[in-house]
Amino acid sequence: MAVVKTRCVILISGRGSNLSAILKATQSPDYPAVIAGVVANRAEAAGLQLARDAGIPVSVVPNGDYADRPSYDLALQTAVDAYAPNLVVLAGFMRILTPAFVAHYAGRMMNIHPSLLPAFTGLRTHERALDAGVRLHGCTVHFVTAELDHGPIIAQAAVSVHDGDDVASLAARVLKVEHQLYPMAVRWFAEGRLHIDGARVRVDGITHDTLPLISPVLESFL
Ligand code: NHR
Ligand code: GAR
Repeated sequence: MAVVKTRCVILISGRGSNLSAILKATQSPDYPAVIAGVVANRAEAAGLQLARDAGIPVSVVPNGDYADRPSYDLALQTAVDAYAPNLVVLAGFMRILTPAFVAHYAGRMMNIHPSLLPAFTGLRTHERALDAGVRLHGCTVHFVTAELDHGPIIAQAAVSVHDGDDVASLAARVLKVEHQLYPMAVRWFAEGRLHIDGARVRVDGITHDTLPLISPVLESFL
């Protein structure tokens, strides 16, 4: 029987390593989602080439071409909707989105943020985590709401902060778990297992196979 897969549109601004991790997951025949298109706000975004190389259609909507955020977001929405997505995935997308854009994709847009929210919302998270002296850091996948980095949390992965860490070494350790966490969260969405319940997200049938992902004890195996 033909199985209908969830259509994802991935929004990027740069490197695209999270796009790459999701792309790799979609190449497994039992993965329940496909990447229908990739949209960037910068023509130079390196992730665009990764998508093209995989035969995925791409669009560029440069924010510099638009007078204000509402008109930019309308153009972005048109580009995204051309791929008829079930799910919009922000993967290193660096533009704050208007409430109207967010409302259009309510319950079907997620973001990966490089901190253990609600700590370190906004930018330069690794630098701020080091400055704060935290021993645990990590990343969060959340549904996107109008309030920046405050949507219901779907999944988090923690890593430890090492004494000798600088921004680069800490960012690299977090990025490794981002690449595990994001394809897992997209899979859960595609399997229809995520339920938003106020501020919280319930995940149907979570098993102990997935729980170790949130533990720094397992870092040595990553
Ligand atoms: N939009 C809404 N409404 N809600 C969220 O939770 C969003 C969002 C847009 C992007 C990703 C986010 C992150 O994970 C994200 C979450 C960009 C900025 C930012 O300040 C902040 C957070 C995030 C992304 N952007 C500047 C701006 O003025 C531009 C910075 C730049 O271009 O380098 O848009 O951290
Ligand atoms: C990732 O670490 C992601 O969590 C972060 O940017 C990086 C993108 O890397 N996102 C943000 O900071 C959003 N403001 P990638 O392009 O290689 O996926």
